[in-house]
Amino acid sequence: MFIDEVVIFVKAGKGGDGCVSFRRERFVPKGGPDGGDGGRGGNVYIQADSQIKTLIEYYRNPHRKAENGGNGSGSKKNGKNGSDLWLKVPVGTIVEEMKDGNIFADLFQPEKKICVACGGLGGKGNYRFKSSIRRSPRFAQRGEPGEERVIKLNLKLIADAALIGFPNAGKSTLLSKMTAAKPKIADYPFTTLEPHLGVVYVDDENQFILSDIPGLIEGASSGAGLGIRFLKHIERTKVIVHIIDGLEISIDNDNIMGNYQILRNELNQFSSSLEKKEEIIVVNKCDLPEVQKKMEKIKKAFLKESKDIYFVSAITRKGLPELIFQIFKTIKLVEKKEVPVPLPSEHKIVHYEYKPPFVIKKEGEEFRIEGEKIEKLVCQYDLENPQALKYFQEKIKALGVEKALVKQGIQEGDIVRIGKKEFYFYS
Ligand SMILES: Nc1nc2c(ncn2[C@@H]2O[C@H](COP(=O)(O)OP(=O)(O)OP(=O)(O)O)[C@@H](O)[C@H]2O)c(=O)[nH]1
Ligand SMILES: [Mg+2]
Repeated sequence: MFIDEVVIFVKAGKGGDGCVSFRRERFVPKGGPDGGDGGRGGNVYIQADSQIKTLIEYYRNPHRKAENGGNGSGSKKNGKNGSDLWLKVPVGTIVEEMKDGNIFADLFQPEKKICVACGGLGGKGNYRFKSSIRRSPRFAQRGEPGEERVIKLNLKLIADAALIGFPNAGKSTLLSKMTAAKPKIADYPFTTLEPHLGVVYVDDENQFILSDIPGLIEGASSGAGLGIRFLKHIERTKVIVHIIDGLEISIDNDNIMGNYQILRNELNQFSSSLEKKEEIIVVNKCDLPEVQKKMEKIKKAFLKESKDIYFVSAITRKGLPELIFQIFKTIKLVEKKEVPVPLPSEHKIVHYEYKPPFVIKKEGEEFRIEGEKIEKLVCQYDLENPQALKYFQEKIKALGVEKALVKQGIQEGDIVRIGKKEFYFYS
């Protein structure tokens, strides 16, 4: 199954907890604190890999989690860092954040990668809290939680040129003759149900990527046939190669270009970017005498509209070398004209903005303190532990929380909430 859009849930590893431990050795009285730090939680990366063709793996298993960091232990032993999780996706996958639709990265080259969720830092062990006034700290820091995100993976294939046309026109046959790809070929419409890619070797030094898009029919833009589900894969190609089945062209009326125009309308309705793309028009199956008989008239009709066309036979390969060269020439032409668009960098873009360490909000008779730093502090310590609580109180006092609360008119015994915790205020 070809899956080109999927929503996944990623979670980075939690940092390991710091350890509370004291050195105990024979003949060493009063060994000091020696609890080690927790290890870092694993990050989650998404990386483009040319061996991967679809996003099916993520459709089947959308929840992905990196390893947690190990807890610290005695003798100042630090916990093991959690292993990073590498999610391999096809080249051309666009990584978006579901929440606000921000594009994290366009993984348009093999090996390109992005970190989508950072692992939590490990907590500090108790020996880190030793000071002249706190000789034997009986508390340590907890590890930070790992980042969690809902991410949309949107695959838009990257091919230089795409073969489009009605079902049965011979697109897959052409792809199989021009490249080493082996798409299914058969004498019935909609044989191809998903896009295929192949590499066309022009000469020793030059090559381009060609894709075969499932057949389109009239009304595709409003859902007929396989609809326009696959048209997004043409958006990034430089050249459209429009294949017309020579057998299907009727020359008895004035409507020689009829089928060609029907498909053009479908493309134009999908997006204006397709309307502007360079196009090469190809009439296929020219090995058949009934097609050969019509060639002159077809050529005239298209020339009248100033459109050049190529006559080929995918089966006998007649006209294919010229077609390959023409596609290559047109790709090069487009590349020259293209203005390079700056793409999001492969590393997460971090925007720094000033955030106060905390803000105080009054909720009726109670006070709520909000702020990333202060909420993190609450989670990092076991506040049931008197020593840890004292340490926490010193920290928030240093941040200026107490002064700010007094300024807001707090009274002894009033309730203060930080995150999920509740405290009574006593100065
Ligand atoms: N005589 C002749 N038959 C051809 C030629 N190219 C393709 N065919 C035949 O046309 C039929 C359809 O070919 P496909 O390559 O499967 O066509 P397609 O455009 O990929 O069709 P869909 O995948 O259904 O959209 C097959 O029976 C081919 O053998 C050609 O150059 N000459
Ligand atoms: Mg096909």
